[in-house]
Amino acid sequence: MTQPQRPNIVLILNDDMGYSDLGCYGGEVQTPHLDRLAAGGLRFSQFYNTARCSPSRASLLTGLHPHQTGIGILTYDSGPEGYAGNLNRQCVTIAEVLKSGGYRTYMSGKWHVSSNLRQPTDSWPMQRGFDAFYGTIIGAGSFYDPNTLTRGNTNVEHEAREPGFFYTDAISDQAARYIREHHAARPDQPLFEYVAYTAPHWPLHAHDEDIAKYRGRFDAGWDQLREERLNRLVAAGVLADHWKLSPRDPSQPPWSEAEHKGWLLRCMEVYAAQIDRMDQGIGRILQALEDTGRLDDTLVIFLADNGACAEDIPEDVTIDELVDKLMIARSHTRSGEPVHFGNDPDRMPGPENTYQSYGTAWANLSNTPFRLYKHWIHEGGIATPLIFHWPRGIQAQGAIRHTPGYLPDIMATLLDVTGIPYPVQYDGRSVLPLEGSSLRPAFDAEVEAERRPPMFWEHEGNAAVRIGRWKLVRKHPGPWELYDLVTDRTELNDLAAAQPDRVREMAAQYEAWAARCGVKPRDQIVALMRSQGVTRAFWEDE
Ligand SMILES: [Ca+2]
Repeated sequence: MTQPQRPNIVLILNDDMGYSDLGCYGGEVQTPHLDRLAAGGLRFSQFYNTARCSPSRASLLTGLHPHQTGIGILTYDSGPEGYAGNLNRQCVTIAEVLKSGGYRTYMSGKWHVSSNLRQPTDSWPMQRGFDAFYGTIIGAGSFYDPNTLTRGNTNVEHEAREPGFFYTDAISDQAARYIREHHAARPDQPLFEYVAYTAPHWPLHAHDEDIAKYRGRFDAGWDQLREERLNRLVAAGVLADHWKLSPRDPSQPPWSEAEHKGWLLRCMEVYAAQIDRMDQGIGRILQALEDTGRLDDTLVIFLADNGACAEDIPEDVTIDELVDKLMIARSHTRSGEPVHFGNDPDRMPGPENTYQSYGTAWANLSNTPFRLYKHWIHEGGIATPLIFHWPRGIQAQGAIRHTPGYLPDIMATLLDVTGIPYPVQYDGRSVLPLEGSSLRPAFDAEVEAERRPPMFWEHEGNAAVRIGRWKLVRKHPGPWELYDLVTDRTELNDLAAAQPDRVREMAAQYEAWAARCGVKPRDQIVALMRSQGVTRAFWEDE
């Protein structure tokens, strides 16, 4: 088969979703459009993100590690080198590279790799290779009235005042519109589109009709549902049957003893509805590709930016923190009602005047069968679904690949399939060498874990290195743990004490990587955040 050159590329990322929420990854959420992509393409079982919104986006967009791009943690301003909070000039984005190779480039959704939220800078999308941009510069905003809504370089928050506005729909519809307009104006030019949903990141906002679809679906509770998910994942061939379900998070009660069940169930129903709404929109994007005759020659990629999020939004969180300092929330709805912040079990989530999260126990379900969550480098923090769909380029239909990979591989893969070289220089400046490895060989067959270079991660002191079957991982400030992922993907049997030589050798490789990529000690970074007035960070693991 002759490999076609320069397919259209639609890269879809979502926000804070667990490994096993999608229907095609064992979950209860109805995701027929993503399931259809999986059935007509490939699902990867061991793909990893970078545990947090901004670092994952930075790594995905550039093919580098987050600290190399200036996005060591989030987008707080004026940090030291590697933590400046702005995509720096020693990296190039996928959009910049594909544009130089003849692509027209579009983005719809959340950017979150720039510290300046009001004034366009050279780390905003239009200055980083995108021909068109619609979305938000920051994340975690109201789905009804998102902060920093921007078109090109212009703030368009007023557009959310249109009747019926909902951010997930707006992202989908703009993405579909870009495809149709592109095809009408440039029928022969390939397009690259980056669609970055904020669903299902908190706040828990969703439509009543979508929430209603899930009424009763989670009534069995997290303990039984975790077992059901693992069984489905094993039956589908995504996970091996000898991997044990991790125990329920020790901080959480058995479902039978949980309080406020009505409110808890509504939280999970709204979370499911957020993903459902995204999938509906993906259906409209696929329809635009079909209607323009491009679907068969489009590489569609879907993944999540980090594992499920266990953060509780405290009831005493202040408007000063959420609205003024972080600029993520709104103090009032569009009709002038006050927004009630925090996980108050007497107030059901979903409407515009609420701002809640679904909490640890449901995140534990979302990440079935793994341990831990967003922020950590254990499998629950970084394992993501990854779907590839490309009828003219990928022959396998509905196959699973256990080939490991991580975010820098996406840039490498896209350059591989398009034949566009990674630049040594871009726009007169030197660019760091690409860190990823192409996943293209896995389009045809499994690639053994031992055949790829080591993978490294660091986020807020949490860290890991994976070499072949072995993963060395650390939960800050704890010691290194060692797992054999062939026998123990759910990280239940720590072999560090039994294999000190392997721990020493892998830790040395990690330290060399951390030094090379500019990783700074966590305490230094936290002190910096404090000095900038970030007085309480409820999104942190402390
Ligand atoms: Ca995220």
